[in-house]
Amino acid sequence: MKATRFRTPRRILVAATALLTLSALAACGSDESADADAPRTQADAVTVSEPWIKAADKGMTGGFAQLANKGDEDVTVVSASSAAAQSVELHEMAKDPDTGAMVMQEREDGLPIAGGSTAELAPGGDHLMFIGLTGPLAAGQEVEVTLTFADDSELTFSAPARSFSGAEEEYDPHAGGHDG
Ligand SMILES: [Cu+2]
Repeated sequence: MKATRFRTPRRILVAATALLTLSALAACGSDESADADAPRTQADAVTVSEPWIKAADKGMTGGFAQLANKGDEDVTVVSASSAAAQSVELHEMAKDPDTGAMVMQEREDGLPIAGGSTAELAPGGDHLMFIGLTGPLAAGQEVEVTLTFADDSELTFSAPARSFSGAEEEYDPHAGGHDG
């Protein structure tokens, strides 16, 4: 019985440490009732479907996908990258106050996706802008794209390049220019 008395404090200490560890993990989620299936990072909460990139020889092109946030918490895509381009920006379409024309611009606060909702990246709307293609992007070619979320978590997916010639916004402001 004496031995038990000596051990008891240690057991309590171990239990307390375990509790602290659990609390630290739970802090990643929104509340203490988060169950074990709850996503632990913003990237874990998001599922990518129907990804594709507009095939292009050079310059800039657009990337599209459905980004479904399966979690309860809002997430935000803050940046994107790909080996296929020197940079990848998050773009939106907005009305030019001077001309009334729809023009694309960078989303300065990233791309938010509310809990339980899906962000649709599509021609004419929000899209990933691949700037400075590192090589020709032929139809059928697979391109890896990485999205980074507000909590620094990352989600990488593969998107096929497709020919696309819809009457959509012009992606290259220098189209028809100087490179013949
Ligand atoms: Cu764009």
